[in-house]
Amino acid sequence: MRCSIIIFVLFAITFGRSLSQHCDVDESQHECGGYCYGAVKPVLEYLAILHKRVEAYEANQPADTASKILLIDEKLKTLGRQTAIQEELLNSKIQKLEQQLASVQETISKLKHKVFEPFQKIGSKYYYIEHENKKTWHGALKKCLEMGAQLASLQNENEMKELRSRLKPHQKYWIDLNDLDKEGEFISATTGVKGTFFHWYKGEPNNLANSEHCVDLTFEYAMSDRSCDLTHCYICELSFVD
Ligand SMILES: [Ca+2]
Repeated sequence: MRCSIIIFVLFAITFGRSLSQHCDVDESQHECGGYCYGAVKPVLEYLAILHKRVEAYEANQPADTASKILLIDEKLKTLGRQTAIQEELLNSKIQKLEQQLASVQETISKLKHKVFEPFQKIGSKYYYIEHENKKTWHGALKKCLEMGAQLASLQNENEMKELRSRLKPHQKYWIDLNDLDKEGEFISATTGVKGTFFHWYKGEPNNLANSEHCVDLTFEYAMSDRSCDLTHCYICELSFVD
């Protein structure tokens, strides 16, 4: 804006001088001065008006800008407060939902335990451990089947450790393994195929007196083959749940 004004002023001065030079040819200096002043006066007056407008604009501009900045700043602060409130509400809702979810999961867990009683969850499986009513291996298998289960089928060291920790000392518990069909080839009565995990006590399986074809588990000695006709405690497993 200032640059435009300066150019305009220079133009006006140049125009004025041009008029003055033109006057020198045909008129006296006195007459020419009056004529030139009369010709340039409207331009000078208009320049003065423009100058005042520019000053007024420049005087108002900082104040307007500062006012706008303050307004924007206030809006941002308000927006920030609103965002903080919304975030707090959202966190509160998430916290409540997490609490509800935990409550639902706890209820489901309780229901599962209720549904699967007298089976209890040990590790990732549900087992029923009969500590008192001893059966032969076939009697134990029958009991498990009657409960909608199978004889326990251990798949790894971890499962065995978890289960053994629940057994009573000096008691023997039947599990699924047997070599009734072929000596030395231990099949799982639960899976119907060769067993994949064994943890024999030292010297076992030894098929003592050529009569030991069923496998038990003890707290002290891990797995041993024994006569299927002996009566032991037993462990059933619900193999269809995780
Ligand atoms: Ca044995």
